[in-house]
Amino acid sequence: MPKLVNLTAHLLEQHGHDPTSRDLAAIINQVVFASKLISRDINKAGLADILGSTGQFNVQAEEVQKLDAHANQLLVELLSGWPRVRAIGSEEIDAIIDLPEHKNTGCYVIMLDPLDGSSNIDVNVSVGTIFSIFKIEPCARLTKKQYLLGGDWVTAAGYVLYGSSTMLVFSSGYGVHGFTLDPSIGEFLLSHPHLRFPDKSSVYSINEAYSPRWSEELRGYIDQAKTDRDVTGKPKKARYIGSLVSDFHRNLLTGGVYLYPGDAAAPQGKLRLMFEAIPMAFLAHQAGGRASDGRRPILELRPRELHQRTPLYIGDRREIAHLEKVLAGA
Ligand code: P6P
Repeated sequence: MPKLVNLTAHLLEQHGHDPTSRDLAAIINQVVFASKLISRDINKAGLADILGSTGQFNVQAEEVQKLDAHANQLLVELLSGWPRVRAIGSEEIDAIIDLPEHKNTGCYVIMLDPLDGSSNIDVNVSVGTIFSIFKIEPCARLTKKQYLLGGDWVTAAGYVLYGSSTMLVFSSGYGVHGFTLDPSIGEFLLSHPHLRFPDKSSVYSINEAYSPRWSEELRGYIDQAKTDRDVTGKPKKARYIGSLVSDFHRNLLTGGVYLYPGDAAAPQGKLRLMFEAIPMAFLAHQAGGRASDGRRPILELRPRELHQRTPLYIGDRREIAHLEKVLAGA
C-alpha cells in the first residue's frame, strides 16, 4: 500500500511547523476547497444551467463564461475571508481587491486566473485554475503599487487541472508536486512527487494560425522543429489544446515547450504576466525548466500594471535557451 499523503501533511512535511507552513497550508486549502467545488460544477456543466457566456466582457475584452464568473466568485469569497490574505488580484476583476480589514494580519497577496482556457468548457476540453501566493516582507501596509510584486516575491504557485482527473500541481519552493483528487473522499492525494521536465523536448505547443504575423526568426525556429529529431531520434510533435494549463502539464510530464509569442498584431502577446506567466514560470523553474519573454526570464520582469501582458516561452530549459538565441538572431 503506497504511503498516502494528503496536501496538509505534505505542506507540514515540506515546511516543518514554521508560521509560513501554517499560512500556506491555510491559503492553499482555501484554493483547494474552491477547486473541489469548481471541479464538481465543471463535471456536471452539461447538465446544469452553467454553460455558455454571461454576455458580459472582462477587462481583457474577453466574453466572460458563466463558469469563469462562478469560479472567480468562489475563489475570491473563500480567500477574502482569510485574515492572512491582504489583497487579491484576478484576471476577471479590473482592480486589485484590497482587504484593509486585514491590514494588521495580512502578509500575502494572491493572484488568480480562476478558469484559464474557459472557452473550452462548452466543448468538454480540460481547463484550469492558476494561482500564485506572494509574501509581503515585512507584513507592512500595502501601498497602491506594492501589490505588483515580481517573481522573486512568489512564495508558492500552482494550478488545478480539471481534466480526466482533477489534479493540483504546485510548488512552495521545494520542488513541484502533483496531487490527484480522490472524489470519493474529497482529498487531494500525492500522486506525482518531485515532478521535473524530462531530458527531452519532443513537443512544441503554439497556435500556428498566427504564423503570418510571427517574426522571421520564430518562423524559422518552428520550420526547423518540423524536421528536428528529439534526443530519442524521433520527430517532434505539435500539440496545442488552447488551454495553457493542459499544454504546460503535458509538456512537464512528457517534455516540450509552450510558446505564446508577441506578434505584429499584439507585440505583448495575449497572456497575462501576473495571472499566468509568473505562476507558470515559478513552477517551470522549480521543475528544472525555463520561462522567458523571449529576451528576459519571466521571474525577473518588473510588473507595471495588474493586467499587463507578456510573450511567454516556457518549458524544457535547453530548448527555451536555444529559442532565445534564435529570436535574438544569433
Ligand atoms: P489562442 C486561454 O484563453 C489562453 O489564455 C491559454 O490558456 C491558451 O493557451 C491561449 O489563451 C489560447 O489562445 O489565441 O491560441 O486561442
